[in-house]
Amino acid sequence: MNLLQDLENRGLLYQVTDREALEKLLEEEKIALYCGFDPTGDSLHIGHLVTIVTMRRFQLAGHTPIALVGGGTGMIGDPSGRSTERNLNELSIVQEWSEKIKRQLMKSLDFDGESPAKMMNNYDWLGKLSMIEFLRDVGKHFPVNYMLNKDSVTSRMENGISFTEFSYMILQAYDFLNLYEKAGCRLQIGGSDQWGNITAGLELIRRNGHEAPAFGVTFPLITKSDGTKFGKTAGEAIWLDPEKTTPYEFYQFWLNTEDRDVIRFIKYFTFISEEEVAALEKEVETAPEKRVAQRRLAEELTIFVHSEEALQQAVRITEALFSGELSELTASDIKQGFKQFPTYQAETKEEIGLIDLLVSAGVVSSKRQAREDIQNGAVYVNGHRITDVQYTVTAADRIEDQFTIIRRGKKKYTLIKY
Ligand code: 629
Repeated sequence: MNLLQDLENRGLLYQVTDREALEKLLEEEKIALYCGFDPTGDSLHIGHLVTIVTMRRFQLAGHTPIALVGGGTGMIGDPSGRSTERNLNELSIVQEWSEKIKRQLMKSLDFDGESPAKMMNNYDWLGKLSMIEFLRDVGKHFPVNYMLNKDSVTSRMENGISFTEFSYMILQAYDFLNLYEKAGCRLQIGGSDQWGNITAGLELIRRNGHEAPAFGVTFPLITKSDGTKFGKTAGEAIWLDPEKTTPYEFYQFWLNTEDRDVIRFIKYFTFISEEEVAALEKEVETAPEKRVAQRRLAEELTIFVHSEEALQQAVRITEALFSGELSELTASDIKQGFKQFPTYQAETKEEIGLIDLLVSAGVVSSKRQAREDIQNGAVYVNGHRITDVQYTVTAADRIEDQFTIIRRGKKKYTLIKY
């Protein structure tokens, strides 16, 4: 299947420069293509996933992806898609974030094998570029009027834009020219917000007299049917760093995809075959309550971003929380799975009566309530129902000497930490 056709079928083709010629090029040659990631934080998030997955699709088709970390551009700040000026970060911070982002990108592409991916950092050339050189050799190709007409600039005329951010597009354009000349890079891909920067690069390549054309492809902004912003839960971004969003939370995020979005997301983010996607689509129509498609999406992505082991752990935690059967959980499972539940830090490891513990951990509001709940069979310690009001919580109730899980009623968990 033709790659661009495939992207179009997935609903991922937003804009292309000269589609026909690019289709021909991709059929006749194995090319190098790139996408840039600015270190504006210490981790990538799922807003970056489409680009990463698409780079992988190109790689699987035999092309060479170049993942570019914007150690240089990250010092400046892309105004694209932003209504206000960014804060500048220290070089040491940007470098620390660059390293982290590089490590995340390394996990999703294949850096050995058939058409190994390449990793670059534009600080390596932008950091050395002198002001005189920049203004003479690069800036001269950009009429101010051309720059003023870019969306990233017009949309900022009200709020204002510094010369620093105004110049950003030239840096990204220079990257494209540099990669074109030094690495034979013929294509830049990115989200729709990157169109202006990508076409600025094409302009610069043309103005430098290069015959073989370069191309740009952008993806649409990913939307959800309910109109809320994709990629966040309760205002929090879904990060690719497992320390920031645990694989369990990541898995849950995808598992909670709405029925009307799930097939679209499977097409955007996974490598599942067309036949299987069709079968999953049927499942959503005929047996939505089984959430087969959601599970499949969550599995694929948890493996792609994290690992097979991380997926197993996420599934184990999910099943334990669903069934209430907690005996198989490890301390590491508990750390991941109970992040969203109330936690009570116990002051000592001394034995304590269950009633007292329920009160001090805030599970119940009074001893009387605690007694009633226990007698009614509503209280569980590590998944086991306790009906004895005299029950004492001891070392034997501590999982790996670190946690005790209290459950009251069906789903109300409280984590006791020692
Ligand atoms: C130097 C820097 C280049 C080429 C690109 C860049 C980064 C680019 C940018 N991209 C976004 C980012 O870094 O800001 N100027 O977070 C982000 N990108 C992935 C997609 C995007 C885009 O990494 O292109 O559209 C998100 O989906 O916002 O030579």
